Amino acid sequence: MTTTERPGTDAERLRGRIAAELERTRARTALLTDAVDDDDLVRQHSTLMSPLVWDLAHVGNQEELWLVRDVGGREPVRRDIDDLYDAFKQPRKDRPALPLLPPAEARAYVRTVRDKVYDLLDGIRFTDRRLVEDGFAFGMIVQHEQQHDETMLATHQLRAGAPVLDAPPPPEPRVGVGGEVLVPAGPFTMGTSTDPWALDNERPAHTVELPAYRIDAAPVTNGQYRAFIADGGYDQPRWWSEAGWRHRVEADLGAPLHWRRDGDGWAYRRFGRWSAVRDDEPVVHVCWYEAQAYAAWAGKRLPTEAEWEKAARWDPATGRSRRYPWGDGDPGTAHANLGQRHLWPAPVGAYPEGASPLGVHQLVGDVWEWTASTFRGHPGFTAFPYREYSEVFFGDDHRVLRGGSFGTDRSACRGTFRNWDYPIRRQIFSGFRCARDAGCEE
Ligand code: AVJ
Ligand code: FE
Repeated sequence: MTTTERPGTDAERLRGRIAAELERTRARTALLTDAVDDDDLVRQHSTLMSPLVWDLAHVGNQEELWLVRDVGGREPVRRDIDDLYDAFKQPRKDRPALPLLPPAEARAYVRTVRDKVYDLLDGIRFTDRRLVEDGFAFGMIVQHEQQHDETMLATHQLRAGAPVLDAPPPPEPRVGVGGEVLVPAGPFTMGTSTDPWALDNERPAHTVELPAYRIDAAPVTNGQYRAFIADGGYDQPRWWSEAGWRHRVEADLGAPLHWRRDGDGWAYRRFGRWSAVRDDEPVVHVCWYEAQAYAAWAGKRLPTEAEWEKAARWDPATGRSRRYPWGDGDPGTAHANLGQRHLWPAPVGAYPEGASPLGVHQLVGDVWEWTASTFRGHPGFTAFPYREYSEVFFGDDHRVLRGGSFGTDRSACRGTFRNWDYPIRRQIFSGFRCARDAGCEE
């Protein structure tokens, strides 16, 4: 930052940061794929998911397409496998039957691609094209791999058999958190035009005016969700949307995914281990329809995406929007439960340092939070660098999730980051919190 620095020093620092992020990310991919044997890697554990070996080579193929070929202008490593690892050409349910690279070849392939990337990173000029400005293309590829790592983590959660993943439990509560926070009416800045590695759907920054609303200070917990079940929430169509009720009946939903009755209570399976459901943790593995029904039962609703983001980023003292609830600094271990450091959500109150200025807790990490909103481009959206990352998913089919889960890496999670999925999906690490209009008192 100082003027005495030699030209090139900033670029050197960026190179170092990119290399470190690539390495850190690959270590996680290796952990997830080395944890099981070859049989397990090529098997499909759920028709919703790819075989793990597909994710592995797909990660390498995207890295080859964008960094080796496009950014580096190098010869293809394996042009012949592009179609196999194109997510749009190969539906997930068909992937196990494809002539995929066997585990040893997939590992060799991603290593070859990565070696070429390190080589081209050495000579890169970050000013040549918008694609590489501030290292964007590298950041995009780091995030892509991290997103697939979270997908692979969800595959591990669906996988039957002996447990293979281990991590220390998340921290215990340090403060009591409950009730709602009032967010006053007024404008705030949504999205970003400046965060260098923000993806196209987070851009551009724009002003959104919201009426006053109340939002839960914490995500809905297992204990709260159990009260909904015990009150017959799954048996009363009046709490459900029409489409939600149809799905509830058809899929025979009665509790979050991975739960089963255990005497008078409930148990859940987490990465191959069963234990009694703990009441003070955010509920996870619910679909949008279940979240919506719970909110209606509670006399509330899901927050819109803008409401979620204002609660997470808006600083009443300055009027600015922060990168994260706690400020502009990157997530530390005291801020949020991210990055698979733990294998399940932390109890409510475990991250007081991660609270937003208004006192809303655990917005980032723990569980992805369903919002009421369908997935659309922000005003002024332009697809970059390819339409297939976000734009082809805009419309009424998906709902937006915010905040990241315990399985989301910090590189793939910001106050502006947007995830989306079908309203029936619950194999992802999805939970929610509720909101309501400020005008309506009980
Ligand atoms: C942003 C999580 C919805 O995994 O389907 C991965 C991210 N895009 N490869 C997904 C993604 C291309 C995407 N989500
Ligand atoms: Fe992908």
